[in-house]
Amino acid sequence: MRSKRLYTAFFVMALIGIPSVVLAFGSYQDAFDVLYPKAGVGLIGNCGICHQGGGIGNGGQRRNGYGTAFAALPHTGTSTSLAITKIEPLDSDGDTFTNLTEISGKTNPGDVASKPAKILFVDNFRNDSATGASVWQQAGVWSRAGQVLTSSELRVDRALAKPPAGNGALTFSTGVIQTKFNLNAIAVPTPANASIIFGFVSATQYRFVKVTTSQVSIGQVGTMGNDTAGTKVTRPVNLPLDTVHTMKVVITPLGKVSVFINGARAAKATFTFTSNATGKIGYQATKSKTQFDDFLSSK
Ligand SMILES: [Ca+2]
Ligand SMILES: [Ca+2]
Repeated sequence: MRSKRLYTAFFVMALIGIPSVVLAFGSYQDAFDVLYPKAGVGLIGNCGICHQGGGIGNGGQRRNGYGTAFAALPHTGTSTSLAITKIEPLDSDGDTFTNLTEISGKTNPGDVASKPAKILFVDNFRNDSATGASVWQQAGVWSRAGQVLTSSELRVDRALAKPPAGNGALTFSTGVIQTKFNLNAIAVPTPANASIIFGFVSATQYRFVKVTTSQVSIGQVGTMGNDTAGTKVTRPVNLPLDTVHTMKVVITPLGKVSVFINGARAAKATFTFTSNATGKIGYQATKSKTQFDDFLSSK
């Protein structure tokens, strides 16, 4: 009977001991959260910053690179915050971004698969001879006046950029393309329209996201891979003329294309992706005096 009570006492002590271990690790987490209050939902209160697998109470799990770098320094009591600050310049997970860059960018400094987007190409059209000029390949007539790129309204105007090689940009089959656009009231008689072009092989083979004031569509010109020409999906939108809107096209490695207009998901479709795309991405406007600005592609 007595041995049973002893066993019970040890069992209770063991139970009490577990929270104290979690608390110890919690104090490191608290210091992190106080240092980086803007780190965001993905990092605040996330054991996976320091430990493989993440999850509550996984203090026993193996440390990742960031956790190892932290543990290698004096890190108890008042040293906790100092240790976290000291490892800011390191790239503990080897994904080429420093720990501080990752925390500021809301990605995990201990997870090589979590890293900030790499900007492949950007053009704000503020300088006729800068960034974009040498890489945009144009069809139709475009104007760069007023620090925006404006199509002619008389024909099919297509402006294509080829992000420089590197960062996996050679064939742009996955990544993010963003732009601002303004559907101009001058655009008659064809309904004002603006397109993002991607998966470009030639003028008769490419993919597009096209918006008008009332709809967004995702489709393809010509046959590529297992996809035939035509519009894959059309969804209603309400985009007033003479207003600057934003469009973001996210293309995943599995060929899923998601379109966000003014920050809200507007349409999605799935393509098969072929390896023969040239990597060119850009704009198109069909008989429409459309303005584009702040083009950005990232990976
Ligand atoms: Ca890193
Ligand atoms: Ca990382």
